[in-house]
Amino acid sequence: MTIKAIIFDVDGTLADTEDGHRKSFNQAFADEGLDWNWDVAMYDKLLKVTGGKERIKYFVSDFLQGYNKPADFDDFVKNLHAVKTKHYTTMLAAGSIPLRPGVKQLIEQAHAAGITLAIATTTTPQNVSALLEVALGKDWESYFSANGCGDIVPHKKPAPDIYFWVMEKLGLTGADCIALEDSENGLRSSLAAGIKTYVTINHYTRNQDFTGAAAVFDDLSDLQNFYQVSGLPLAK
Ligand code: XBP
Ligand code: MG
Repeated sequence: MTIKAIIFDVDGTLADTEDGHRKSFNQAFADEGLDWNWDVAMYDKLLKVTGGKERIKYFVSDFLQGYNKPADFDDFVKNLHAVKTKHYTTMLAAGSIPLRPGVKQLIEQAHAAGITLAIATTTTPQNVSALLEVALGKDWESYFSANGCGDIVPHKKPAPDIYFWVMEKLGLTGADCIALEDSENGLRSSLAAGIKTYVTINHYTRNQDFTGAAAVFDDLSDLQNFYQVSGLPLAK
């Protein structure tokens, strides 16, 4: 199998972002006068649902007792999520969340070797730009041939929609690609799209079920090992 493309998940994979998301949600709740506060244990449970808006609705439906939803609940959630995104992109623009070990080198080395790169994430587009503008510079988009994020597909991970959307853009099939993910939801999504998937775990996902992953790594700090295991033609 000649690997023509690497498709990257964002949150938890490119960078360890979920605690930044969690704190941004809490700042939005405070701004909006809500006495909600997601600690790490609660957020760990809520990460079962991908997508910030969907996660808020999951919290309201499954974890809040006696809360009277406002009449325009959808608009309420959209506004709350927009406030959260403002806090989160401000945090990223300040350079608070770096790329994970080995990620920048992988992106640069693979791109220089002519391997197609793409993004497949459930996070909001502004979050991707804010993270990568700091990490890769103003022309970060030039590294990626497709950038699939947020609400562009009807069903978020673990549905395969976002990976199918990206491969459609690339004109490639699952056999041409490998995916890099961090979570069970992400792995389910990429495997359902027929893509060989490598996992790098983090403190939120380390105990999840990665059955079907081609390999699971703590991180990509040993890139040569990753190149050997994945068969990427980038080893020294
Ligand atoms: C992770 C997600 C996102 C983030 C929050 O995305 O599920 O929802 O947790 O970001 P991925 P938003 O691992 O696919 O990159 O609030 O913008 O959704
Ligand atoms: Mg992820």
